[in-house]
Amino acid sequence: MRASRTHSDADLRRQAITVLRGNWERGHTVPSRRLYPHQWSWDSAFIAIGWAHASPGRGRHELESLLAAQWSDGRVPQIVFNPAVPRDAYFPGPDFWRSRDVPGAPAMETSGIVQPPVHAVAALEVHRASPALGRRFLRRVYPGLKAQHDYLLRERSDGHDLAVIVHPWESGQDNSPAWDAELARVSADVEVLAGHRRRDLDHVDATERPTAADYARYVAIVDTYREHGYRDEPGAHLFVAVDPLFNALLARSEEALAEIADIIGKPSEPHRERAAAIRDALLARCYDPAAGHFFALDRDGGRVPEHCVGGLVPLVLDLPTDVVDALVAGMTGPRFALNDRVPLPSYDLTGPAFDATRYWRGPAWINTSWLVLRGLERHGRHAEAATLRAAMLNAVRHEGFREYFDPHTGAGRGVSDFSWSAALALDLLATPAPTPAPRPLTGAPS
Ligand code: 9WN
Repeated sequence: MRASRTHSDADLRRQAITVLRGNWERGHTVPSRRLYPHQWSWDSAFIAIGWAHASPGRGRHELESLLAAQWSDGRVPQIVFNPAVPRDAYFPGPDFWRSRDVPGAPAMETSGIVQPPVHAVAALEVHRASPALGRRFLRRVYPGLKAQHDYLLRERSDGHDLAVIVHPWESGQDNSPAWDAELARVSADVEVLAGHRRRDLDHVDATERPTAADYARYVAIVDTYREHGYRDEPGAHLFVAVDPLFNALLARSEEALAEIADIIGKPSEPHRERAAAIRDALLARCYDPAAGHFFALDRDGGRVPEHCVGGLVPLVLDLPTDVVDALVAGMTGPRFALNDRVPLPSYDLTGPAFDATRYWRGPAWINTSWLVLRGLERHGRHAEAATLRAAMLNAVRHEGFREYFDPHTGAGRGVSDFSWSAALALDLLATPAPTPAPRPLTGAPS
């Protein structure tokens, strides 16, 4: 890390707001002007949490513009395409997804898959930042947020209270080693990429991005889903997996929906029950007590024995103390090596598929560390939370609001001026670190 570019908290706050303003695009914020020039689903949730501290009105717009692109079945799309941006600026673009051909898709063009549902959490945070504006915002977004969860629990049920993902992109952790085995079952020749141009490689080094073989499979999975009109019916899915991060956020968002329902006078108990059922299923199916970690499941319900940062994210939920202790032990041990310089790696530093450079196979991302941090706080693990907070702020202070960071050196990687890195830094700066519980002074006079 370069030590020369250190900034005070006030400087950092100003710079984070400058990044968000620069990426604001009438009603939504692009994750990156260059690499991601449209609206992305879970990015918008994290970005709204940042806007809550700088411009709550924009935070509300961010979430409402996303929900305006909701499909009639309730799915909130991974990408909402901006019609003002050239159609081939991002691959796969609107001509690949062809949402307009699908009954029930919105007027604006979107992709046909989803991303982790953290939006109800964001809506509650935006509301809390400006409660004086009353409950109108929550009343407006509640039906869409409820329909989003209903879709996942109805159409994507694994039959055991968890929701499946049907594309690695739906996890938000696209090329995580957790998906390797399931992805290997998809037969796709790189020839399927022949008619397409990957625009990501115009902006970021190929060593940081998913491989051509991965992209061929990503395309093949969508081709089949699209042929089925994006209906979740037999034969539509070449890829099926259960992601602990996705489900932990669904449960956490159900808790947030319960709070929203209370505020606007709707029944909240069904949301609390759903949150508890998902949490219990995560514990029963994804948690391995011997490993002290939550694992992804393959399509047959088998645990995928790869330690990924998403397996720490269930900390955002109420968990038994022994589970919390085991997760914290795993986080501070050699696999995730919690420290105050670099945020948590996306994947086991000692794992067979570890790659310090390639995207979700090692690099440290701000959003996953932010989720784990909120989990540590929920469980009163203030010392570890303070360490993780210091690491996140250290990374952005020295390297800027990069997309991800080398998990060993902290060197910035991916694009610069990445929106959720700025937004979540703003959230950290707005919420001071809690004072650690007093500890006895060794050797102090009695
Ligand atoms: C595909 C926008 C998105 C994030 C994902 C991240 C990356 C896209 C890509 O960028 O994915 O959705 O082209 O690689 O993996 O988490 O939402 O920032």
